[in-house]
Amino acid sequence: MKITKAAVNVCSPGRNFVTFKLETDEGLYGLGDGTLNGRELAVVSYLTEHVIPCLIGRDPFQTEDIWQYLYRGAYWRRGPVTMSAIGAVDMALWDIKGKALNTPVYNLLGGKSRNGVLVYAHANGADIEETIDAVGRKIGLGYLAVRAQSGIPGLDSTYGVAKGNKPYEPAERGLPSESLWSTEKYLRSVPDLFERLRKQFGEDVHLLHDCHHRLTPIEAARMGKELESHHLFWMEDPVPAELQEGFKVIRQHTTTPIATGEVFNTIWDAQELLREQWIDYIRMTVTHAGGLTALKKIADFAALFHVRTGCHGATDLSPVSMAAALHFGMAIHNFGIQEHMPHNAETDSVFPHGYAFEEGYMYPGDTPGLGVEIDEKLAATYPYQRAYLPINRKLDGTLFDW
Ligand code: CS2
Ligand code: MG
Repeated sequence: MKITKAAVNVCSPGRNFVTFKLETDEGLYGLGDGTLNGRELAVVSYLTEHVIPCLIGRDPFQTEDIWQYLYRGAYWRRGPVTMSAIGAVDMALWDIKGKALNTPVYNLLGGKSRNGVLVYAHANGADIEETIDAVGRKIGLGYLAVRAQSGIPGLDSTYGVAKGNKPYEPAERGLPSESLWSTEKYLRSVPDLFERLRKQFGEDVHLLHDCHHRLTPIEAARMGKELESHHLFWMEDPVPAELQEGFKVIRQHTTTPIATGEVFNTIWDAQELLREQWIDYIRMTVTHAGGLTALKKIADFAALFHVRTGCHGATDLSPVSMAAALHFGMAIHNFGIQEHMPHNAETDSVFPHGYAFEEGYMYPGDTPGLGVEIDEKLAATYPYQRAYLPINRKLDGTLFDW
């Protein structure tokens, strides 16, 4: 079998998605997600200008060789744009492989290791009362794990809290909006939130929280300590992770489990965190980590150090990436949990798929390949729109981490 054609589709059914499509001389095609939130067209150009011409004529079964060709062959390694482009190609190749062998992708990754993929939902509220209600609604929908983010008293808006009645969406059309930040106010409010949540819902539900890289190691250590009695499933991205050693300080002070890695793109971003056992969950996605070929190796390496996966699954990853994550989560042994933010109805109709949610778990379905399609005609009715993630400033105006 040979690759005969490749193209990139950009659409915006509520938010932007970059979808890569590979076609073969045997009439099979594969899809991959290359969406990089807020920097989508950089990946499109990388794929169109630099990658597609090199793929024509290759054997799509050579997932390993093509991965190495794109990674080593470019000379310029790593980085979110490069790795999302490689991720999109790799996903499409596995999709084709599954279709050609007439089997779902999870069978190519080791087969089923479990009955379903445990997922966590998002619950957001402007204040503690609203967040408690939101968590209750997610539990009512059948979720067994819920991430809770609440507005901070004294701050107008903050990460994870939706504006108006719409679901929280991590991108906005137009130029970046700005929010205000106070670490002091944040540190005071989070323990109260989880104390109330445990009182209300008991110990059975898994509760998670995302700090979104906003603390220093010693501040994160304090927060982890104060949350210990509320038994969080994890505290996510406590600090920015360029300095992997920063996690050592947190680890020395608290038993609250730690998750990080949604912005990582290769094993080199995490190897010290893993080797030193400073984290409990690694959150890299199939898209940003360079595809299933790379993520499988990362998960196997993490397994040596008791680290499980908790892949990023926000709405800025398309249904193609979600499907790949579910096949992956079904197959690997050290799976931990998968993030699940449901896409809007427009996105679901552009990307018809076989995966489904039921009673706390998701299932990739048994369609050969990844089990996702793209309706290109419908996609064309939702043209690309420039969008950005917000930025964040301290109360005195200093630019801070978002
Ligand atoms: C996040 C996202 O889902 C998460 O945990 O941190 O909201 C993230 O900020 C966006 O996906 C960025 O694109
Ligand atoms: Mg996060």
